[in-house]
Formats: sequence, C-alpha cells, structure tokens
Amino acid sequence: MARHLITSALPYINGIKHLGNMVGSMLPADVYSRYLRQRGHEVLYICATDEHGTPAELAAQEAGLPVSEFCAQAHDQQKAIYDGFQLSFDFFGRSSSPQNREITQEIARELHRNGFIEERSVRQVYSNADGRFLPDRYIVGTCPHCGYDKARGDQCENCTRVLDPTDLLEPRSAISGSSDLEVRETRHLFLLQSKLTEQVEEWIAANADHWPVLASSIARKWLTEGLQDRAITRDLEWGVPVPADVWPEMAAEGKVFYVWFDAPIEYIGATKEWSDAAPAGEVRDWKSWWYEVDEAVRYTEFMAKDNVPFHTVMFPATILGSRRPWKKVDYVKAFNWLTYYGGKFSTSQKRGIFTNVALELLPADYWRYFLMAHAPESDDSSFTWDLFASVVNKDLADTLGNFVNRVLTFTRKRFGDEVPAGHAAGEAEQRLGEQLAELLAEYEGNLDAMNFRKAAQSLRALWSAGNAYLDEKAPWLQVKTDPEAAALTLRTAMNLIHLYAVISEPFIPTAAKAMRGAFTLTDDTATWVSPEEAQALDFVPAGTGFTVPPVLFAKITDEDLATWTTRFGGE
Ligand code: B3M
Ligand code: ZN
Repeated sequence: MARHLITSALPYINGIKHLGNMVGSMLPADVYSRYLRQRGHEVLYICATDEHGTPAELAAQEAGLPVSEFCAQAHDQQKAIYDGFQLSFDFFGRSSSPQNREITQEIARELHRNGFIEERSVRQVYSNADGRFLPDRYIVGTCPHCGYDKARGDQCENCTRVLDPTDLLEPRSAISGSSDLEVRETRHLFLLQSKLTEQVEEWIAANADHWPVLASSIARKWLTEGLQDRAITRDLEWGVPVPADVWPEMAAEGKVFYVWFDAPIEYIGATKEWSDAAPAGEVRDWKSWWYEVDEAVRYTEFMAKDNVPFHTVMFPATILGSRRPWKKVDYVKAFNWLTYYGGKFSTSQKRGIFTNVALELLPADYWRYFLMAHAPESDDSSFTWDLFASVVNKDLADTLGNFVNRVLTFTRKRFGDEVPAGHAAGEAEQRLGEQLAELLAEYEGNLDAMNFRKAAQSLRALWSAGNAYLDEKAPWLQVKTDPEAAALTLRTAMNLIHLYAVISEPFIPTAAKAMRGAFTLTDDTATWVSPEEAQALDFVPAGTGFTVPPVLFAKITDEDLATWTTRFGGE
C-alpha cells in the first residue's frame, strides 16, 4: 500500500469547461484515483479553480460583478458540474484562498532570500482610458505581417506570428477599445530562472525518463531553448499581493503575482484548505503530503500538453529555488487534444460540447466511458456524434447494460428472487475463469500504467467474455431440458455482474453502484478483486437475494443523433 497524491490541472475560472478540458485533466485523474482507492491505497486527489489573472477580471467585468463575487459564483458553478460528473476530489479548492496567498508569499520570500528574485524596470503599455497597464494580449491591432485586424499584442491568431505590442498597427485596448495608449516605465519582480537552469536540468534528467514521451519531450524541448528570467508580477486588482515586508513599494503600488506563479502553488494551498476544513475529530496533515515527505508518497499530475512546460520546468524551478523540501512531481501524465470533428472546441464560436450541457443530455457515465475510451493519449482524437452514439450503443447499452438486464430478468422469471444454485461449475466455467483472470491482469496493468484507452479496451473485453459465455451456454434453451444447468449458467452470469460492478467503477461509478446494489450483500464496498478471485467467480453465492435494476444505459436513437448534430453542429 502506498500514498498517492494526485492533482489535475486547475480549471480556469472564467467560464465553463468543455469536454476537451475534462478528458485532458480531471476525468483521467478521477479514474486513476478511484482505481487506486479500490485497490486499498491511500489517495489524496486535489484540484481547485484557478482564479487570478486578467481573464478573470475581464469575465467579472462582463458579468457586471466585483471580481471576488464573480469568482465565488463561478467556483460553485464549476464545482456543481464536477459533482455531476462524479469527480471524487478529496478537495476542490480555490487559488484565491488565504492558504494559497500565505504559501505563495512564503515561497516568494524564500526565492528572494536565496537570490532568485530581482526587481527590474520594464516599459509597458498603459491605457489612459482604462487607467491601467495592459498585458500584451489585451492590446489588439492590425498585424504588420498579414493585415489581420484583430491581432493580439502577443501573437497574431491569423498567421500565428509571435508579436510584440509595439509591432501592431493602430493598437487599441481590448478592454475599452481606446487607442489612447502610451508606453510607461514600471517595475516588476523577475524570477531568475536562468540561475536555476542547471538544477532544473538535473532534476529533469533524473526524472523525465519515467514520464510518458509526450511530457518528457516537451520538458526537454523547453530546456534546450534555455530558461529565461521571467516577470512574476502584474498590475492587477485581483491576485496574491506582493508581500509588503519584502517589497513595500511594490506592495503599495498594488502589484500582485502573475497567475502562473501562484496557480501551481495552489496544489499545495488546496491541500492545506483540505486540512483546515477537517471535520472535528479528524486529523488531516497536509504537510505529510507535501513537505519533507518520504518515498512513500507518489505524486502524479494530470494535464493537457500546453500546460506541461509550466509543470515540468517553471514550477519545479520555483520549488527548487525555494530551497525547501517541497514534494516534486513523480509522474506527469499529459494529453493531446480532443477535437470536435477534427477542429478546435471553441467557446466563442459555440463549437463543441460544454460540460454543463453534456450533463443535460445524458448522465455522466455515458461521457466518462466514451471520453476515456477515446482519450487523446498517443495522438489527438476526434469527437463525432456518430462515434459517440456507436460506442454508447455497442459497449454500454448492448455489451454491458443488456447483459445485466437479460441475466437478472430471466433469472427472476425462472428461478425467483435469489441467486440459484444449479450444477457445480464445469468445463465452460473453468475456461471462462481462466480468461477472466488473464483479462483482469491486463486491465490492471493498463490502469497501473495509466493507459486509459487500453484499459477501456480491456474492460470491454471483460464484458464481452461474459456475453460470449452466456451465448454459448444459452440458458433460455438449457432451462427447457436441464434447469439445473441453466441455474449454473445464471449463477455464473450473476457473479460476472458483480465482478463488473467492482472493476467498472473507475469508469462508470453510477452504473457500477446500481450493479452492486442489485444484490443483497452486507458488504457494500467496491474493494478490488484479484485475478484469482475473478477466476473463482464466487462473489454472490446461491441464495443471495437480488433485484432487477432499471435499464443501465439507454440507446442513443437516430432521432437523438439528428437533433444533437443539428444543435451542436457536425462536420
Ligand atoms: N488554469 C489551465 C488553463 O487555463 C490552467 C492550469 C493551471 S494548473 C496549475 O489552460
Ligand atoms: Zn498576422
């Protein structure tokens, strides 16, 4: 038994996330957490909303709310959706928490003490109409290369060229549209990453070999480009204030830390939030997960590939520079993009499916299974309604759901409300058992390795094995000539249902619970079973009471498909 610390990239606060975000961070982290808990490990799965930065301020402005209120509401709204998706966070915190402020400021002080922070003058665009400095991406204008008139100060979306705000023709504020802009001198704190290069290199050399290629290649590529010193403060209302004891002038000017400085620290901050929220009588020791921890804690991070540089280079540089024994990541599980018909999911163009809307259409299990079975692991993967419907109908409705329903309904009709006994297991059961043991071992291997697509394939193979067995034995025919033979088949099939309930739980927790709940058992836990136990298939003995649960998965009809394709756009 080990202690597993698990985090998924913090969803940004400014809007509801789409399915692409879900599959690249929170959902796989949840599947993995659930699996490890079932296997008896101690798991702490931490996530939070990432609340600071300009986009939050702008979203609040658009909503006509003070930013603190906007964030509080948006946090609750996201939390409700994640509950709907059955994400089993141990804690879902907020990067604007006092805990994160305290730890972020403390780490900044340590970086300063160790000579890794320097104050520098910079020239920055100031908007007189808005009364504030503008971050590069909030200056828009015409691209000098391609003439696109909505190019941002950091990059032209049309020709993808990287820009400096001063390159833009006819620059204006993205906030107010005002062109009354000037360049002013201001001061910011810089994290001297260049001085930390060697240590980050060493750390990556010692660790990245164990990561999946997607993560290690991005980390190494970033390193070869060299670590630049970077500004870690901003002129914003909303953020972790620069501590006044170290930088009194900057604090007085209202400088706050850059959102990417405090966001990863919130992994620690949220753990302290979890600790502080302990109910009376329960001791939660956040430091035992993060500070001076021994080998026993294994830390796994989940994220989409664009977040990898921050987690494998910048955040480790921050932590290393603090010279404190903070836990660093052991394994970085990164994901490619889930596309919508090969194109980007887009909020502004209303392309694709958002997490709240998904739950209005279908319960979480449908999405959870589909997304993980088609997770963008080795490559990008594409969502299409046809693919979604065929996976749901084949795997969930036919292979699993129909099996469960068929077996329980038929048994009740022929043998009543208790698991029937019948003959002793024979050769077919022997073969089935061996097959189950082999497939379960493979499934475990894929989950241990966090190969989610392959794990879903193994799970599906386990479901199919049950179907093949049932079709071969055909209890609806057996019952006519040898009811005891039919009873054996059905008892075996009912044990399969119980096995499925246990092993499907990481992917489809609601259906798993319904399957487990079909049997009257005193022990209602989903404790994992070993391949040997799967082979023995003796979970629900003859005489166990059962009920027939409602249909587990409804089929997606052609009519649903047509409606959704029209509503959300296809092709
Ligand atoms: N909020 C992800 C994003 O918005 C970012 C992750 C932070 S993880 C510390 O792209
Ligand atoms: Zn351009």
